[in-house]
Amino acid sequence: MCTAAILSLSAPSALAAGADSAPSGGLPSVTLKPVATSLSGPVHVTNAHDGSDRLFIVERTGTIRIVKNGALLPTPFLDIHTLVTCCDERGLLSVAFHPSYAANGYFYVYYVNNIVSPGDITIARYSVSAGDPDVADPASAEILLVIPHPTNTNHYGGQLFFGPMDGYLYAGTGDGGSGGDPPNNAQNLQVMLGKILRIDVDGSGAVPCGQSDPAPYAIPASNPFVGNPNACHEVWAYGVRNPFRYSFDRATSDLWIGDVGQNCYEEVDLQPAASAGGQNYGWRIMEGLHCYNTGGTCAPASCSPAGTTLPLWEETHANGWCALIGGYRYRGTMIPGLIGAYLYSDNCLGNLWAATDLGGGNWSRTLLLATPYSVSSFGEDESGELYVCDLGGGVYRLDPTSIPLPAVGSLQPAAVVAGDPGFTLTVLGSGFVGTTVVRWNGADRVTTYVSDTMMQAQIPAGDIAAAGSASVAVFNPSPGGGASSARNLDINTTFLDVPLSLFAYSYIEAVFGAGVTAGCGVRLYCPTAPTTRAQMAAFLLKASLGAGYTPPPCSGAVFGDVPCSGGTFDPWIEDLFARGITGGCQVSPPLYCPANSVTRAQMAVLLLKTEHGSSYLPPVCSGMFSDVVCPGLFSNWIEQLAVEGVTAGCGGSNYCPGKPVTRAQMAVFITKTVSLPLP
Ligand SMILES: [Ca+2]
Repeated sequence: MCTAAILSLSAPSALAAGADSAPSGGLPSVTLKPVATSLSGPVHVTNAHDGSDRLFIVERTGTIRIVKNGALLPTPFLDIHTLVTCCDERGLLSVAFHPSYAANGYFYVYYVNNIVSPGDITIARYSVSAGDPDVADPASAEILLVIPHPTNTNHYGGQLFFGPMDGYLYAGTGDGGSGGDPPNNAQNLQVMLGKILRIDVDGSGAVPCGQSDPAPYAIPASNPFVGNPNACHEVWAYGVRNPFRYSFDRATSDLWIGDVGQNCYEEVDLQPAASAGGQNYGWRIMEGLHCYNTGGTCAPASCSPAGTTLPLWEETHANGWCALIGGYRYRGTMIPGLIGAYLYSDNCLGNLWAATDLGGGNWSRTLLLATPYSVSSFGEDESGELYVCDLGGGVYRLDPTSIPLPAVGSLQPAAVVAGDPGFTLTVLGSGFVGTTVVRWNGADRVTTYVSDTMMQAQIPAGDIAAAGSASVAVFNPSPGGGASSARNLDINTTFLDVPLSLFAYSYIEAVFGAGVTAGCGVRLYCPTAPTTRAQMAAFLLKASLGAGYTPPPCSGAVFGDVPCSGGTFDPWIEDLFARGITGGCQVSPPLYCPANSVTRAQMAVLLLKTEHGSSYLPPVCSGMFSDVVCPGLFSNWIEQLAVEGVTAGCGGSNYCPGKPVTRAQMAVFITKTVSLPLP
């Protein structure tokens, strides 16, 4: 009937997936590094918080092994296999070290004993030996509590954990087994099955619930059912089916319970650190978020869930889940991108899942890593790094995979204007991981992972207060990782396409400042675009007559291709003609060719006539430029422009008379010709 038998020995159905690809959701890519192999059914791993950095691994057959300085010690820390009934769901199931273990040497074990059949739950205290910190004293046993678990061989619970705030020992018991909890133990406060129990191991004299002899523990006075004659006073919370693995968050002290479901739903329960206990987690009224169908099917059922505490979420057997293995919120340092995520698994599927807090009680669950293992437990070392037990014989540490060295391909935007508000910078490149950060002039900026080829960073206004350029790089943490090559982002004065490094920068600022041009579009100057003859007409007149100058109305009768039918530059073209500065590009019929680019040769004539008047004639040429025929149509003008210091040619003793004048070059020519002030 019970198909959710946790810790079955059946082969897991999951296949190992590559650990090299990052999981979705911005979580980092992780891998499992073996720390011990050839173990006998490891079901628990923990530490003694005594500063020794040792790992203690529980083998369900009845031994506790130590991994010390990276090596599995051959001699068990404790061997009580002669006291233990094993296996399937039975065996030595966990160990917890006293909060003052370093001083008193006490530790506590939870096992299924072989005194009766099929085995009762036993919680016992042991001591480390006097002479060897790696070996316990098997003769030191003191039984704290035996909880009858008759009839069935399943649902033993098995987790011991000391509360980080209260120092009390918590024990999670199963509901007594079979399927569907036939005696309704979990809802019965008068039995200790199907409960989270809490006892004070530093006190003594409590009479265990339903028993007659005092035991070496005390009932904490703040336990929720103290004083209730119809409840076991050991009960801290109830309504759990098989809370095989739970943990306290070392950062918040919240209690996270993985409760194994019946035939349909697995669940994760959260008890906040501030809780006074007493929660009813629902079983067998509820299975997960659903009313439990006592018929054993997943068909909808009705019930009265009032007073029960629902899980944070459930996992369904429809997706292959069979026995949820509760884990931990990651609080280590090796995988920064995983900090705060709750890790858990399933004994049949072997997948490692990470749940991240979305706020408001909502959690986003992401498949972190598929493993081939029969996951039986998680555990923490002293530093908070996480370990995974494989019932097949291994214990593994969760490690980051080697992180790639990232590269920056491009930035969006590629430039900004100084004094603008803060903005979102999109970085395109490769090798980005969830923990990648964008660095602006070497300083980390708030970064959001979008994909392995895209990051976004928030750049505050203070970063772009002054014009110049910023060095943008991305950084991945170790192992691997490192900083990418940097790419510059221009912080410009006026135009997004005119960086301070552009040769014509100050001249473009000069023509802009003098009102000669406002640019080619919103915050753009188009420095590499050719200057058209139409634009040139306005530039020349504004530069020489002032930004406030307005040309007279145009007639349309001057040039065949300047119709004066609304063209912005038409009045300027006719004005330029009227002033004798241009005769157009063709005499008969008269044309101006407004869309043509101004050539460097034409520029020489236009500039000098604008400067000196329409009747000006330059001196006779001397053959200054090797590509300008002297005497020739333009040679006198070109050489005079050079003589006046406006141009030195286009390089290599050439002038390039036929080349178009770019808008950047035009700014230089005009500024020098009419002596506009430079910024
Ligand atoms: Ca529940």
